[in-house]
Order: sequence, then C-alpha cells, then structure tokens
Amino acid sequence: MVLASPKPIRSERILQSDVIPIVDLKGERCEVIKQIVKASEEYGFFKVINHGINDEIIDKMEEAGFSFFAKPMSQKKQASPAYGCNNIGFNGDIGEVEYLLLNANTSSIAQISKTISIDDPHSNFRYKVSSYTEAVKELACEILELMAEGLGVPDTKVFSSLIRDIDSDSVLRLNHYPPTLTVKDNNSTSNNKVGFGEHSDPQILTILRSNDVPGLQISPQHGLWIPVNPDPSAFCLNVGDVLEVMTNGRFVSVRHRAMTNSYKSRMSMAYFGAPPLNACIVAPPILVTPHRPSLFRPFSWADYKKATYSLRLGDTRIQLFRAN
Ligand code: GA4
Repeated sequence: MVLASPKPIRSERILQSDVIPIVDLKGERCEVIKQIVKASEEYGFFKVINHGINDEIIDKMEEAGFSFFAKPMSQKKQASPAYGCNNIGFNGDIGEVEYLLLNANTSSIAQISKTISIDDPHSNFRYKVSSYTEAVKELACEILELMAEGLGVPDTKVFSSLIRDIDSDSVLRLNHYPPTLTVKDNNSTSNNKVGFGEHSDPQILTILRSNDVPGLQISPQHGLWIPVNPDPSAFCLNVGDVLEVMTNGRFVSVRHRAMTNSYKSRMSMAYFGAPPLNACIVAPPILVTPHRPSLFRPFSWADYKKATYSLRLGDTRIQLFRAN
C-alpha cells in the first residue's frame, strides 16, 4: 500500500530535502568550531556524527525505553508524574505522545528506577539511564566549550559549567510516538498527527537521538518546516532559549515539533542541559558591545522555568525577558 505523504497544514511550507548541517566531530578542530557556530547562528540546529558515544550505551538506553513503553498502562502509570500520556505541561497542551520525563541527577534517577523496575529488578534501568545521561552530558559540555571558543569567549567553560554543576536542573525525556495511521471511510489514509507541538526548548542545549523513524521537523522561519531525516548513529543538537540569551542573540533557539507519520513507533531520547535554579542567566561581557547592546535583562533559571510552566507549549517566553 502506498502511504499518502503528510498534507501540510494550510499556510505551511514543508521543505522536501534535508538541509540540516552535519558536523563530523572527528574533523579538523577549527573547521568543526566554524561549522558549529555557523549552524547555531543560522538554524540553532545541527547533527553531529563521530560523536564518540559508545553504541552499547545508546542501544541499552533505547532498549530500556522501548521495554518501559511496552508495559501495560497500569504499570506505566505507577511512574507518574514522570510518566505522562497525551498531556504536555499543565496548561492544556496535548499530543499523540507518551513520555518519561526524568530529572537527570543521580539520586532522582535512582529513585524513579526503583518504581520503574519493580516488576523486573534485573533490568538495570538505573544503570542504563545514568550511563546514557552521563555520556550525553559530556558531549553537550564538549560542544558548549567549542561554541564558547568559536564565539571568542575567554572562559570557554562559561556555558558548560552550568550543566556540569551538581545542582544543574537538566532533564532526560523519552518520547514515544505510537503509529497513528488511520484509514478513513473513503479508504484513504491519514497519518500526519502532531505528536509534540511546535515549541522552542527553554534550557541551554538539547541533545536528541531517535530511532530510524522520521517525525522531527524544525522551523527556522514562521510557516516553514524542514523535516530532519532520522539517523540513529547521529545526535541532533539544538540551541535552547537560555543559550540564545547567553549568546546575546547570536545563536537562535530553534522552534521544532514532532509528527507521527509512520506504521512504526518512533522513540526519541532528549537530554535537556539546564543551569541550576539559582544561576544568573546573562551573556558574557565580550558578547555585549556598544554595537550589540544587551538584548535581554538578567534573570535566574528559576524565573525562566516559572514563566515557561505558566505558558502554553507554543508560546515564545523569551520575549518576556527582553531588555527595556
Ligand atoms: C519543552 C522541552 C522539554 O520537553 C520540557 C517541556 C515541558 C514539559 O513537558 O513539562 C513544557 C515544554 C518543554 C515548554 C512549555 C511548558 C513546559 C511543557 C509546557 C507546556 C521538559 C521543557 O523543559 O519545556
């Protein structure tokens, strides 16, 4: 059977080819830095290959995720509020998605792992999640340090130190998009539901990896959508709101969404690198000049998080923190 391709929602343009920059981390260092900065300025999004994260760590995390989502609903619900289905946030947003949203610190992972592996104490859920989280955190730090260097910031750890901080508020999210193919009365098929609606990520940097099923799209400008080809051997990196603020608007926090469009389940695993709640979010002095005065007023991550959770998924909260 030939599947109808997703119909664009009115006034949307969907690019057919994948123009997303791919950075080979084994490439020449100066070139890698240039490519990362360019992609973060133009799209706020790029893929990395040859990232050095062990396949086994990734495969084990993926296996742990799929086996969790395969459990009966009654068992999954025992992990609430870390487990959620269809409801996103607290203000009425919904999507064709079920998820696990875990605080990325070691003690929270240990705590939730007890509930999740109650029926299967040998599943090693805790170990799989901690190893994966540690590995992607290191990758995020490496990339943030390259970004700082590329921007000419003297303290190249200015961004990465926030997510390395023991009190960092980073989270790990597993999103599972079950197939939503529906056959209509006239026998045509429709499969383009919104799994996770348009939004930007509030944190510093997101590292996302999915299985080999398409669904992720980014929107570099209003109404234009670029589908991101899935590549399980790559990681997708996206600039979050805090990094846009900390680069004084040089890097853009990209809007993106996930569609369900397949017979197959899609599962994405996203690490959101965040600062500690009390961290002051402000651009380093070198990025604020008379030609480029500060675009945002200083605020704490706690303030930003509060604003984020008081708004809807698709709202642009960064505007609330503009200078003047
Ligand atoms: C989007 C990015 C992360 O998944 C997330 C999401 C959070 C949630 O699902 O609890 C939010 C959403 C995200 C932004 C707006 C608010 C908060 C749902 C929502 C409606 C964990 C995050 O940090 O912000």
